[in-house]
Amino acid sequence: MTFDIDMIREVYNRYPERVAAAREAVGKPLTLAEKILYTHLWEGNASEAFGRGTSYVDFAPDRVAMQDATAQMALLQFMQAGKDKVAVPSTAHADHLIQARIGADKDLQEGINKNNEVFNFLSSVCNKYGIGFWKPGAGIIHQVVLENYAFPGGMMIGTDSHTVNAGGLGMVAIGVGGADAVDVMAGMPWELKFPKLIGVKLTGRLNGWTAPKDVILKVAGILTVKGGTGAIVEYFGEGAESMSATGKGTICNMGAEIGATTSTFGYDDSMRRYLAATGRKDVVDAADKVAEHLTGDAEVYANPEQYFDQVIEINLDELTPHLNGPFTPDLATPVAEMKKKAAANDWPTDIEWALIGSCTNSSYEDLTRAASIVADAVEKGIAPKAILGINPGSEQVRYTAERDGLMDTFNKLEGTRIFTNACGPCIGQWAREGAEKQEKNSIVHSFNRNFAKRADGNPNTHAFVTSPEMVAAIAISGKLDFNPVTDTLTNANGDEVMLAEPTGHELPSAGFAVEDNGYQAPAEDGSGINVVVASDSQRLQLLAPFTPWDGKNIDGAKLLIKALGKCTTDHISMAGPWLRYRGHLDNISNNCLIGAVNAYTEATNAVTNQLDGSVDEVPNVARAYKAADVPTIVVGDHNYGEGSSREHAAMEPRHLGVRAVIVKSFARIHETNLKKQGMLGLTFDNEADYDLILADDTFNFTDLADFAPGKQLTLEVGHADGSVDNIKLNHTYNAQQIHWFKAGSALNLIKKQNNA
Ligand code: MIC
Ligand code: SF4
Repeated sequence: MTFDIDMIREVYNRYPERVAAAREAVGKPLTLAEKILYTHLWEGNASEAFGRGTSYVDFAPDRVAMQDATAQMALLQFMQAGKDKVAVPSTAHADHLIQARIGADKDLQEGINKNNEVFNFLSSVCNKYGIGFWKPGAGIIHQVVLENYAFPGGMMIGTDSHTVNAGGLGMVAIGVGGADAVDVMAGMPWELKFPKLIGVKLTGRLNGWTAPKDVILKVAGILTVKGGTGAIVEYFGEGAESMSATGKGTICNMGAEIGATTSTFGYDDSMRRYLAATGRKDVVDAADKVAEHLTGDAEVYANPEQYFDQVIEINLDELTPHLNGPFTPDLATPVAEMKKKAAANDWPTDIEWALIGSCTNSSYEDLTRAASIVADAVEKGIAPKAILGINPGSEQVRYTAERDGLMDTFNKLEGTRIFTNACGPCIGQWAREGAEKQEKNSIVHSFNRNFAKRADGNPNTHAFVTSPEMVAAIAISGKLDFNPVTDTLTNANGDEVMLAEPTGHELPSAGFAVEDNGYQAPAEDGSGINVVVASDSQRLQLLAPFTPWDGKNIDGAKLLIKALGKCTTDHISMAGPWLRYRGHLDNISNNCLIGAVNAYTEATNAVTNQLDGSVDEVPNVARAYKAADVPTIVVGDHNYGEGSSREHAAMEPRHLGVRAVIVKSFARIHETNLKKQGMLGLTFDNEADYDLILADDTFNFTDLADFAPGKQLTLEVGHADGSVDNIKLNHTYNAQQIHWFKAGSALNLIKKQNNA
């Protein structure tokens, strides 16, 4: 039975009337993104057209998803909101905390032993508040959502940036911080700046070695890591329809890597097939009744330039396989050019590890296509040069793949390791032998992110992102610059052979199967359930409210760190071993900004404490300022806070006494997270002012009392030589968000309203 089918039917029942109202308000044909947004307005039927990239709009998402590493903080906040039950269907998924080391069974057991306290906490909070809980081993949040919850034309939010994966089934699914999830679970509107719209027209058909992954690797190369900021990317055209739903999911998934709010595809037969195969024929029947509303209008797709803010066209017939990296997901290189580029940049070309998995690429189809390469190599007598590691996306995928012999095929390749159905190496949960030696090396994987240190903690690991079939081919060849289209390999008999093109199955011909999917349904009545957090726990800590604004200007602030260049949420609040403390704000604050590069020295985790001139780790210096009651600010470059939705990247500095984060530009989720936690997230009016900021400056805000929407703030920058610069700072706070700042956090405001 489909989860929450009544809710889905209700959404579809509303569709005709709401789309008609939207059509009237907007006054022209509608894109799919607009249809979904306008049918999910908090106010009901649309009464006005919203300004793309300008209007703040209240939405009513249909559901919420959380994963273990962010759910802890989200639910610790929800527990304070004073509600008995979540207002919309919500789920939590235990997937981030399990380390890949030996192989699935042992790793899973070890993961459960090590994280018992946290899993028990999540299980009991979910049980109490009516939230579905997917136990460790059940799978990666976004695959489980695609298999069970996503539905065409729906809207959801999730406390993970790759929530956008559900666009593969035609949703508008958006990654948010935990505080946003609390709004929706508490039955309040969820606010988002109405996105801009980017149209991607796909012509032709994928062929040969080219995979859906290459579409997004190509788009990332075109748009870069910030080119999608504030926009929904809508894919359409014959090429879109020719791809599987999970392939579409891959494309939408990595939309997070270009900063896009989300990505989506119109309802089509691939979605019908996938829904039916995953036991949701009832969703197909309901969706078919409103099918015309679950895709963009024909006029839009015929003349996209008139309706989208930007249009990109990609001819799949001509698209070739890509590898993106190292260190950033938008550095796109066609496989055919890798030999030249790797040599020119001195990227190591020997590969020891090749990894398939992550929420991006761990579907049944992905596994079959990779397995076809492995089967071919085994048949041709080619011994693998690298180790292949695989994390299936869900227990359903794993069980079915095992039944269909795919795991046997992988295991025929010497050294292959099948890890747990979990994030694993993708989030640094990988006990890679020898990583501590920090040797320069390359790895390839089918994940989405490849920031420095992400997978194995080694800053010298050059990680390249590619399709599962290319990962398999590179594992076999052991070479980053192997081009399966032109290059031969030597087999055991000394013959030069070529790998055959990948083939696969979109869906299992015998249907999906699973014995225990790992789902725990919540109690009907959770009122008697007690959630316990031990006061001496190292993993969990009940939250104390942040202090409200005292109504005064911030005076005499010091610079905690001026970050140079790329500063992602991995730099601000590293994952890997630190995932351990995701439910304990004080403990996790010890990783605050330890990966950010100090602009004055180019060192990481070493800044000067202006109170005594000593140089120390960032969190220690922050704690010293806090103890001395000296407020601090953080300064950053472009796209600050790129990457994850983790609100820890906002809560930690807040907890350590940082009052303002001033940067050239922000990534969307991080900017909202700062606002929600009562921080000032500001941008330089004149980017060059970044250069004015010196390590020993003193900062005074002079007009905070006038903090108002659309009005600049002034920062007085006092230099040690006595000179002063007054600089202008921009912000995007609306009236409501300014209330969050004044209340100390959005949660403080919710609590106040609930107690009123
Ligand atoms: C990631 O891929 O970086 C994560 C871990 O899934 C994050 C969430 C987190 O930090 O917990 C994300 O993408 O939002
Ligand atoms: Fe997990 Fe990696 Fe996906 Fe994040 S990107 S949800 S860590 S698999």
